[in-house]
Amino acid sequence: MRRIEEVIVDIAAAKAVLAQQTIEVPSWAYGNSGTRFKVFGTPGTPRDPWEKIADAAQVNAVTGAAPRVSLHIPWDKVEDYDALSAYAHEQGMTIGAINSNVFQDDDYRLGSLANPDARVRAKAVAHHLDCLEVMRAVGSTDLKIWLADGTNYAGQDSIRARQDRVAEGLEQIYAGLQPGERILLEYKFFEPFFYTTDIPDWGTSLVHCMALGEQATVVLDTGHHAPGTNIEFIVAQLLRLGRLGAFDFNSRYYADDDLIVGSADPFQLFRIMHEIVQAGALDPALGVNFMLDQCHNIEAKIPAQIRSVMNVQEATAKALLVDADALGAAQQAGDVLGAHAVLMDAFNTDVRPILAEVREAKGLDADPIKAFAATGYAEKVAAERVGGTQASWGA
Ligand code: PSV
Ligand code: MN
Ligand code: MN
Repeated sequence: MRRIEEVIVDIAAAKAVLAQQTIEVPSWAYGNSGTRFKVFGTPGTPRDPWEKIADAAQVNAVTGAAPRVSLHIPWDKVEDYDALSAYAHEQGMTIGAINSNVFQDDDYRLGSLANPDARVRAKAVAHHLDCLEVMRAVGSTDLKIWLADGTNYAGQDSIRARQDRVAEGLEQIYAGLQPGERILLEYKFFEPFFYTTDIPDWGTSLVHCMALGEQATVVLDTGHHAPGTNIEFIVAQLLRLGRLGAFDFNSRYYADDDLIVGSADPFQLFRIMHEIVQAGALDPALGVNFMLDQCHNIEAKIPAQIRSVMNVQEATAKALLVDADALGAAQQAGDVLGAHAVLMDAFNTDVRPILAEVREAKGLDADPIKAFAATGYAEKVAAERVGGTQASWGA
């Protein structure tokens, strides 16, 4: 492992960028989750959106890098969104992307925007327009759309007609946007349907975004690709076209596993962040929102989110330590192994000391996991949150 003292690039500049970086956390990461086999409950699990926000604020308090929390509607439905937003502010947080949900109602058995029944399609559009209202009430500008739409059997429905219906529904939602607001359109290659998926890949998402207009961008969920897919290629292409709106970060081994980002393949996360750094896309002006989309089935949720934020920071730090001049020179000279070595030198650098310094410069503990444990928050909420129904993924 290369020591930080051996790095040639400007470490002070890298630290300045790292000090500014923010990662958005998902409200649903703090609820219970599991598989169809078992959902394990944990003492202290939030029972409502307020408690989820309070937990999210703990992640921000010790990392100083997670000041936004995404909501999922209706999982996070409340009577008074102004009050929820004000509560988030009191906790040092703002509300980030609003995620629509058109996959848990019986009406959506055959799809939402792609459904053959015009009544169901209208209901799905109306839900998205409602989400735009929630977005405005909480001071957010991003509506994130993931459609679970698809079919299970050849001939079940017309592949082409479904695309036309999706395009039409998206147009109606897009027409509801005000200036400065965005649609983030997510793709996923399969599940819950297995024969066709209506937005299965970045190309299909991009085609719809291009047809809609500049306020529509693609969300890249790292868990939503077939094994072996070169995700950094997709990142590079979407950045090139100015259409990478956001990441949903997580890790996968087999499918949409939603494990801690950077846990399965930290090198892939580094390669993704290398494309981001090369494109200057850590600059918020480029509009890429770095979000987590994860669930914690067996591990403690708040520490798992803290670890996730740290993993993104470490991958980013390594990407910032790539010697761009040396890399460019080696690439230009056709020095295949030399270029590869420049990248590997950065990846194989222990960046934890500089991240510790970035945290300490903000008055934070160098070790966020230890700092959270020392607050006693986990024990406190476990004692306080008795009764009621614990939040869980899907409710
Ligand atoms: C779908 O698998 C997805 O990635 C979408 O972003 C959903 O909104 C999210 O998971 C819910 O966990
Ligand atoms: Mn996602
Ligand atoms: Mn997913």
